[in-house]
Amino acid sequence: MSGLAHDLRTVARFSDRDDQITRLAWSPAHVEAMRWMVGEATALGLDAGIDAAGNVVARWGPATGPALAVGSHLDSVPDAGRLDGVLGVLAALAAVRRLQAQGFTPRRPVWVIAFMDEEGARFGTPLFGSRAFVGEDLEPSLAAVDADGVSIADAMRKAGFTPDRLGDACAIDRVGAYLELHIEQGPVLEKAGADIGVVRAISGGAVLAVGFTGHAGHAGTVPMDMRRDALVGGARAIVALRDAALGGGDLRITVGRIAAHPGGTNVIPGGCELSVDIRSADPDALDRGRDVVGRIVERIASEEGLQGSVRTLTEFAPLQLDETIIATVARAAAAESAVALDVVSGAGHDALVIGRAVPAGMIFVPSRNGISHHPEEATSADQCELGERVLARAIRALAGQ
Ligand code: HGY
Ligand code: MN
Ligand code: MN
Ligand code: MN
Repeated sequence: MSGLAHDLRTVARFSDRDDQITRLAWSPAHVEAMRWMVGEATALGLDAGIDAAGNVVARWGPATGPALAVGSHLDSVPDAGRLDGVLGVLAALAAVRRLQAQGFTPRRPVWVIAFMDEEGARFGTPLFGSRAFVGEDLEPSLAAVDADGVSIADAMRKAGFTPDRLGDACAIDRVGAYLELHIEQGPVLEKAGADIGVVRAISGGAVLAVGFTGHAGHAGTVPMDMRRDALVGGARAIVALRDAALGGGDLRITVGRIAAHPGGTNVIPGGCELSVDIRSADPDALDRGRDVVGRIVERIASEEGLQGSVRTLTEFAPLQLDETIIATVARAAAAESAVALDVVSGAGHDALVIGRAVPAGMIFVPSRNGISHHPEEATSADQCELGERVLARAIRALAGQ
């Protein structure tokens, strides 16, 4: 079994639950996986550590010069697969191993990075580590809480980090380019019979918090026509949002989380919260999506006699990737005689944040049946290895100059 396949099995064992792969940001299992990566990178002779935002940064080659950063993330969604994010981090380590074995020494620093909380699955704050890495002010995000009411700040402190030192993680001024290998998480490559995706652009999106406030009451005594049931508002909004997104155009709307308050089986819900995730590669469609959410919440709130609210938790514009790096990836794929296809990423990635500050590129490998964010997420070992070889060639081309 190759080093990459072995490492993928090892990291899959770091999980918050023993019956599935769940490695939520700042959890003990996630911190364990980060520490394991520091050990692996150190064993390869890299100068590895964890920055103030929980990003694992492992430095190879000269200390000065604009670094080529290569990475992805180790945190996962709940009940995840083994590859989302993890493949990009482990393939970067495997590519360094391969290049070292070929006697290659980089002419510029090469930083292998595992960004903290790319998914945002626990707190609704995706791309947390990469946003800290580029110097964004994350103060507003620190109050976000998870399903158990734990804030990011408390989760950081529990994991041994100091929230008000987040600013120390900003290191983008020492980086000159970024490259990320990732599973496609969709069906396009497999359907086209391609093994490598040359990513040209990444969809943008927003995570919105939608709320309905009605009037809690006794399930046995309040007549149906006198109720102001917040959960009915939420349920109607979920279907209306789905129908609006089905209306055509490049717009995807997902309600991934719903909460009813106070949550008693014999209490009419007085409050309801929905997480609404909107995505598009087209900035105008994203704006349209945000308007649609606002209009649907307003209409349903007035029809149901509720108060409605929409709050933006985080948003990120779509990004065109860098033409020079796209060409480098295409050449690397050709040198491996891979069947390559130009694609646009429907998923968000750390490259969406880093690529706004420095030239960035992405390499995709196929996802079996297009499945991801699910335990059946799969890519063949050969395709993972091919992706890693293409990544190694691209690193050689970008760091050998
Ligand atoms: O949600 C996404 O697009 C990515 O998988 N974090
Ligand atoms: Mn990912
Ligand atoms: Mn993901
Ligand atoms: Mn990513």
